Amino acid sequence: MNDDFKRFLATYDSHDMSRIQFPVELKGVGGFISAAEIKSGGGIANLPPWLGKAIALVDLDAFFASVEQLDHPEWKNKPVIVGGDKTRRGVVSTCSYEARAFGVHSAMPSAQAARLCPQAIWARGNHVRYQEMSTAVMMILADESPYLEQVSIDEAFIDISPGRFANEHPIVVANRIQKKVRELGISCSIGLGTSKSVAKIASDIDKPEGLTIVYPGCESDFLRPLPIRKLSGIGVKAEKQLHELGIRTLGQLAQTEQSVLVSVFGKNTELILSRCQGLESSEVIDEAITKSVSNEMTFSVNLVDISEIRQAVIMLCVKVGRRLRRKQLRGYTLTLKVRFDDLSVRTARKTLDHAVDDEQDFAPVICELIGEVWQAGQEVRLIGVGVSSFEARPEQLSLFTIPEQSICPGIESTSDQPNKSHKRSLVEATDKVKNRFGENAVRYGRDLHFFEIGSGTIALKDDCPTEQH
Ligand code: TTP
Ligand code: MG
Ligand code: MG
Repeated sequence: MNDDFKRFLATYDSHDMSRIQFPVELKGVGGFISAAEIKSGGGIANLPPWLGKAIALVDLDAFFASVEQLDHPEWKNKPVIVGGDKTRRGVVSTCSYEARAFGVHSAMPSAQAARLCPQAIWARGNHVRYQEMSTAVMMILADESPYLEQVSIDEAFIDISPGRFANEHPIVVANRIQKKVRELGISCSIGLGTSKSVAKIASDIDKPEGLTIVYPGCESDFLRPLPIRKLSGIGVKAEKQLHELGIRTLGQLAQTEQSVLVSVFGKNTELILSRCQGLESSEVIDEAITKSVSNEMTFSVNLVDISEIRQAVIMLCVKVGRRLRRKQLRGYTLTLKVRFDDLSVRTARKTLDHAVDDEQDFAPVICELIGEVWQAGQEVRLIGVGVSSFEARPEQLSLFTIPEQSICPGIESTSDQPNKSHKRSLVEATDKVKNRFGENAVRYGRDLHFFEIGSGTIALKDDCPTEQH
């Protein structure tokens, strides 16, 4: 172990970093860092700098089963199997780590799982609830970076490259994500690397609640010994063909002539080669597929009063505006959705002649739509607000301009705001405070009431327009 490496270990933080794994040695630092060595260190500030892209793959641990254990505390630390029924045919959807110790796994026939683990608790599954938890996790990720690509109900890539959006060390961001997910009552594992394929493989190396880091420059050392099947894009069929060619590891694959691989991968040969060489350059895409940004809130006490309904609409507009600006999107179409006590839904929509991302501009218009969907006397159970039809190339926003004078920002007070640029600086200053100190750092009086009677706002998945719900 060289001196640089010893110094590095000596400055490690033992509190936050205890679950970190570095599967390969750090280039230029030397030596293999084990979890035990990290635990004996201290000092997060002295992490070696992260140079280049940082992509994390966040995957929830035993997702459906963990939600069941959260909702049934008496099932904690017990083998829980979700999906199917031990007396019927069917397959296991997933199971808790306690059940995995008995050999049970996803897609196993239920009867076999019941034989392996007779004492297991069986849950039928509650997809509405899983979706709700998934949305809550995606919101945590969206708070860290707008470059977010959800790939399944429990999994997303997030680009946390220093300087792209986030400015902290990616390991610090990844740690915070794990902490926030833990606060929801479930856990996630994260793989962090310079490409999607490396992040994906790393995320699976240490589960549950592992954080596996492949530092820039360490990609080929990390990938070389791994079996080919670990790589995204290599399934059973390709694995068999490669085995016939004598190729078993990613290191061997990376050394193989492109012409030899064309028979196996066809037009994807170059992509697969770049992946196994640790050079994949695919971006985390989100904006490309975003069709609308919308938030909604369900109330435990129905709203009946117009001023209360207006306040709720404004509060949701603030949330939507903030998300639009984070994604650097501006939209032309505004949507208001209301669900009544009898569960019927009404939607109103208005398309503007200019694209907007500032709630100070679009909240008054959405408030005007209330009269189109609601009549005095109707009890409102849910309100949703959305912005869609995005302009092709949104103007690059100068985020985080600090206003010259500090005044209390609020939608209702637009009349005493002197000019457009000043209004803009207010909203940007508020964004800045929220980025730094969290979503609750700036709350208006009107919001507090809804925090008591509302479900908490749900940010709808951005590619499903409000009206579909
Ligand atoms: P996974 O992330 O593959 O698995 P997991 O979260 O249950 O466990 P792990 O800790 O290994 O990540 O899948 C996410 C959810 O998708 C899972 O909880 C249930 C569902 N699922 C199925 O319904 N059938 C399947 O075959 C698989 C693999 C998953
Ligand atoms: Mg998972
Ligand atoms: Mg998954």
